[in-house]
Amino acid sequence: MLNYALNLDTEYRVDFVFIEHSSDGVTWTNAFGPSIGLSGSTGGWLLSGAFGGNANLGDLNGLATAQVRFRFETDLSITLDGVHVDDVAITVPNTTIGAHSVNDYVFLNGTSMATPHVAGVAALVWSADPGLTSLQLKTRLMNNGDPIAALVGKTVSGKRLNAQMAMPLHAATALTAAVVSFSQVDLSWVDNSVSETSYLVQRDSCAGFTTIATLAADSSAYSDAAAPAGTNLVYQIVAQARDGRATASATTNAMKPAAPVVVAGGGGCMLNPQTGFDPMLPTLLLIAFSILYLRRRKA
Ligand SMILES: [Ca+2]
Repeated sequence: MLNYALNLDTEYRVDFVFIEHSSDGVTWTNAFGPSIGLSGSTGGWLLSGAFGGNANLGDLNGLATAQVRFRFETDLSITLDGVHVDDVAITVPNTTIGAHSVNDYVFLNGTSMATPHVAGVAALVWSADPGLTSLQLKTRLMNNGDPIAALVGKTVSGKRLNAQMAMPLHAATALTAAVVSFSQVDLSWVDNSVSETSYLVQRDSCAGFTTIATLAADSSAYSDAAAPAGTNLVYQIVAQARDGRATASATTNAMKPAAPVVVAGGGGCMLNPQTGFDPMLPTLLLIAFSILYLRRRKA
């Protein structure tokens, strides 16, 4: 689409401005149709899309390069103010919704514009969480928005609507605890929510669950390097939402083995017949001789 503004003052139906486009700069095509040009006066006004509106450049869709020109044609018989061109812009409609152009959309504000957005998110959340009452749904939307300082005192919540944070909170599933060593247990799980703000890793080592780590949204693994050894360990993962909702996964168990005993300074001794002098041998010989001597005295 070619947008432009014209201040036109030409001899009516004799001197014309033609708006033309070309893919090669050689062959030009009239944007309004064969021989259709702009002629006459705008009364001294610079008008956007004067006479016939903005020019459709749909013929240029998909081309890597293209050219657009304003061509003035006159018979040189009468001299007037001529043509002033301003605000020239080429805009590309969103081709994914091909039937529409950028000119089909405008910016508006106010509660009448906010209402359809809120209604749309309400429908989205309700479709995902159909058990909510209308009041619960309203509370869900109100409590999960983004706090915006500029909205404080202007809206009831002081927040901006946030569809993602209002969606249902699903518990993590498939929690596993793999004992990697006497000093580490590796946890992994499946992240099922879009609305969690954090995950709590909780461990019960015979004294109730305590939180051992707080992880970012979308986390799905954690290594526990501080669990007591030789104790039955129970783990669970708790998803937390912005408005205080929380839901825990199923639990899983692990038994971390005790650490190997390391004794300092050796300890104990042993006889090794393959090495040097053994102090036990003369002792045994002395005992043997003593027994023989005693036996001879008795005899
Ligand atoms: Ca997630």
